[in-house]
Amino acid sequence: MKADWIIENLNLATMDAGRPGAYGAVHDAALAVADGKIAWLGARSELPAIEAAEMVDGRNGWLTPGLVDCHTHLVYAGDRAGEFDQRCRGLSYEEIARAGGGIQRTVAATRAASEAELLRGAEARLERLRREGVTCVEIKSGYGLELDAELRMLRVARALGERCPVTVRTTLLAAHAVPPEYAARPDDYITLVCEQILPAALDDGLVDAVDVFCEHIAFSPSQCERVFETATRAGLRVKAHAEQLSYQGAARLAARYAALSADHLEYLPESDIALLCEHGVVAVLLPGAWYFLRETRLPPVAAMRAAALPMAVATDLNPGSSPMASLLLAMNQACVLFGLCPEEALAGATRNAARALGLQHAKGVLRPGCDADLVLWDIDHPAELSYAVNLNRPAAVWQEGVHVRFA
Ligand code: DI6
Ligand code: FE
Repeated sequence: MKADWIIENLNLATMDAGRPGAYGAVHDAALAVADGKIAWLGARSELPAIEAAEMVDGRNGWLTPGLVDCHTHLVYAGDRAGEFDQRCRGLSYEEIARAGGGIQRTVAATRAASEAELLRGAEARLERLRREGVTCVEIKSGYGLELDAELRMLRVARALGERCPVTVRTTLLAAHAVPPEYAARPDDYITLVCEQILPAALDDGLVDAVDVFCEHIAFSPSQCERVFETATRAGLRVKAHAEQLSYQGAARLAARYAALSADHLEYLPESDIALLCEHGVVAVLLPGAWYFLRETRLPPVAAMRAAALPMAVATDLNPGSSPMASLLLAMNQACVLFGLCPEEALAGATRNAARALGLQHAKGVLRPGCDADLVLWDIDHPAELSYAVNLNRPAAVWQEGVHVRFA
């Protein structure tokens, strides 16, 4: 057997559900990489005779899968610090949205921005995530809300994947809000999404999945269903911002369309959990938005756990409800605010996040045949990743086998 490199003298948190024990851990381990994939892993004492060009010393740290941030809106222009000030003075997110602020404010700024400007801002935010060990990120459109601006956002997302050592999955979220020019005609806007924006994004190869915001300040379940129907017929998988601010039945709708994920879920009734399980829908928890909106209603985590519903954890990085470029912080919040344990939080930012993107066969676990997206941490135990805020930085990151260097 031949390998490009082998790392040894470390522990592995494989996060492979097929392995026994917490974190699917392998102690005093070794891992071999060939052609960007994991070629072998196991106890160092069992390392087979492998011809390797390079040996790397893991310095007794822990190796995890590259982190996967499976829900972000990181391409946008402008900021909403002024609204944050208003919210600190007592206005609610919904009041601001209804007064024409919120998402609409970012839409105006994003429409006015050039592709180069969008790219510059997004690349800086993405770098924050990458410096924490994120090697795969989902990026949504949804601040264009018209054909050209939605495509521009998706092109920027694709360009990020080409320029940066990170895997980017793009999600069309044209059904994020009703744009001002369609204010009184949301159904006509949905027609535009289904008949023009989605087909154009697909033709240009810009879209990996389709998302909707199902909420009283956004779109109704039947409007979201029209988008799901169109996406499904085009062969695209769907996901939904579901039950974030109120119960809409969006998770049930997502289940009927075998969605990749249903995201937020604060107002999900326990009785809807079985449907998500049955249809293989991942529950994506976004504690950053919960925190910034001072939400009090908690997603039904204990019931999700009891039902063995896969839970992912993501940043929801966006300028309004979650201006937070830290997946490690989201993991900490998932523990402190939502009641996950650190192993669940790490599974949520690796294995289950990969599944929420349909990448469970390539990303999110350490297993032979999977991409060698790897993060080495100078820690004594993987629980430390969720335990501390701003104390952990990767000692090294590899994306598809290549060592990532930061300026
Ligand atoms: N839910 C959210 O939390 C974000 N989008 C969504 O559908 C908020 C986006 C924003 O406020 O700009
Ligand atoms: Fe979101």
